Amino acid sequence: MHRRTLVKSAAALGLAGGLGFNAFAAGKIKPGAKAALIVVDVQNCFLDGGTLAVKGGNEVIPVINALAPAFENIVVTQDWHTAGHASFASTYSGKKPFETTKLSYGTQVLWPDHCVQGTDDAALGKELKVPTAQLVIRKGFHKDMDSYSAFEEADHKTATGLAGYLKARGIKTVYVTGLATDFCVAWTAMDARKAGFDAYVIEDATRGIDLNGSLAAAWKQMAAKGVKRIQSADIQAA
Ligand code: VGL
Ligand code: ZN
Repeated sequence: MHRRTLVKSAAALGLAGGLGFNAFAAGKIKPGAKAALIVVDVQNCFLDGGTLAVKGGNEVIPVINALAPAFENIVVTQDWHTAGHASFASTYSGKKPFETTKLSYGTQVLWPDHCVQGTDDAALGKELKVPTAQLVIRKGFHKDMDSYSAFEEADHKTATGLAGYLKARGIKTVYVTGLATDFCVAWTAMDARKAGFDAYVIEDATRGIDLNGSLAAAWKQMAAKGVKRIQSADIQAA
């Protein structure tokens, strides 16, 4: 083979400069009209100083802000609980945050009071910049039931309406980002699969809570459901 040909094929394989294939535009994902970015729960409650702060949670904000211009469709979610919500440890006597209890729909992790409707704690992070987002969907607003997923509540029956919205808009693929990887992001991505969408989680645009190994478990469960794990560099910038 001539040297010129060798150089050319090395470039085609993305070997030049030691860069991975995905650093080359040809290998990148271009989200089109049928794709939506879902920004899960980037709210003060889950950011530094919030009532249920996720370690490194603030680090997802610049990543999401940079991804947003590449998407024609963006949905933002907010965890939006009543005071005295069934997912709050303070609702039960003798229960502490991060313990569990049994509710009608199964085991519920009990959390510190967080994301109470209308509070500053429940507001979207001030530095989050997704001005083109078309829908804000709130979840977890039924007092007796939690909703990690943006698609359905914890009884796995009550719909939020998101699947219908996305289908009516012709969306086929969702890219999930935000907080927390092992709870609301994972449940949203898995329920997207259940509702018939292709689903990707953009890992560096998420951070996890990792309660008793929940982060590794969530990645395993997501893989089993056909959720694909990618990085923000895999998306073609706008
Ligand atoms: C979440 C715990 C409780 C989340 C919401 O957004 O991942 N986690 N409520
Ligand atoms: Zn919550």
